[in-house]
Amino acid sequence: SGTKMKVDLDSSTGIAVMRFQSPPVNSLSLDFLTEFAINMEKLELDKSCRGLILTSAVPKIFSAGLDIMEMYGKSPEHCGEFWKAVQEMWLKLYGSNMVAIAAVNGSSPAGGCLMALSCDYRIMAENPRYGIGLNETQLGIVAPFWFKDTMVNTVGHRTTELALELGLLYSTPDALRIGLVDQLVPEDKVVSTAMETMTKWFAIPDHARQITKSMMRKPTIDKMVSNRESDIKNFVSFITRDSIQKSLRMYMESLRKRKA
Ligand code: CO8
Repeated sequence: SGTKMKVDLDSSTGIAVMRFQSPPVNSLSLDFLTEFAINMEKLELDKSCRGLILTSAVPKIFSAGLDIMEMYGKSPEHCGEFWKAVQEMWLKLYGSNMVAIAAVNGSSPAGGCLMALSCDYRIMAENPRYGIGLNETQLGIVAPFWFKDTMVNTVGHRTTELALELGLLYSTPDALRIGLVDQLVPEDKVVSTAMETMTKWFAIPDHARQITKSMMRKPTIDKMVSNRESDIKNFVSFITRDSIQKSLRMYMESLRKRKA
């Protein structure tokens, strides 16, 4: 097994817990995404696994989203390979037959928010310091249509329009209010609440739930699959522009300054 995440499957309960452990911020690097895809394939094929809980072993952070270093100063070939891995992560999670619950025990911007949104249910730690949202425009970049679709499917069109244009990172009460997360619980109860929630979902026959999930999500998935190549091309031509590279550099500098 790899090093970016730890997976524990309890065959007696049918629940797998995947803990991201890629400090400092669980950013979604190519290595991380590759390991994630391999784990998802294994779990999906394992008949003893019915549910998946995603959570973080890094204090205060669920995931900082895409690894900016994979998009900065890299060749078009590398950017294309990276983007394909991001698509794969979403396809595997959004289209999973398992019940996927995000136990969001820390900040979850951009790609981190997308991961949580791709699950069936989100439980977040009640902490005024944590933010969640698709904040791409704040970096001078644009969330692709399937990020947008995933959010629209969760919180509706108008809320998504505001959120994406302004690059809003929601505090935990605001995230609950708009339905970006389903439940807030104390920090130390996030994973146990996810376990309890899972038993409720397990009371529904798998085949009925899976067909229903597919009915809800298939149009969104099909749209992405049929535009996959053009989405990669768009990403590569956008991200390799000088002006966008400059935005990314300024954003990374602002992260460093904020710390100093
Ligand atoms: N990628 C790479 N490195 C990162 C990232 C990241 N996403 N986020 C943080 N880091 C680095 C920091 O630069 C810092 O490095 P160093 O120690 O060398 O200065 C280190 O991780 C620790 O970060 P912080 O000191 O900021 O840690 P804090 O605990 O104070 O804060 C946060 C943690 C809240 C996660 C904060 O780091 C943060 O807000 N990070 C930025 C998150 C973000 O905006 N991510 C967006 C990535 S883009 C994306 O996911 C979707 C792109 C959509 C496609 C675009 C199409 C064109």
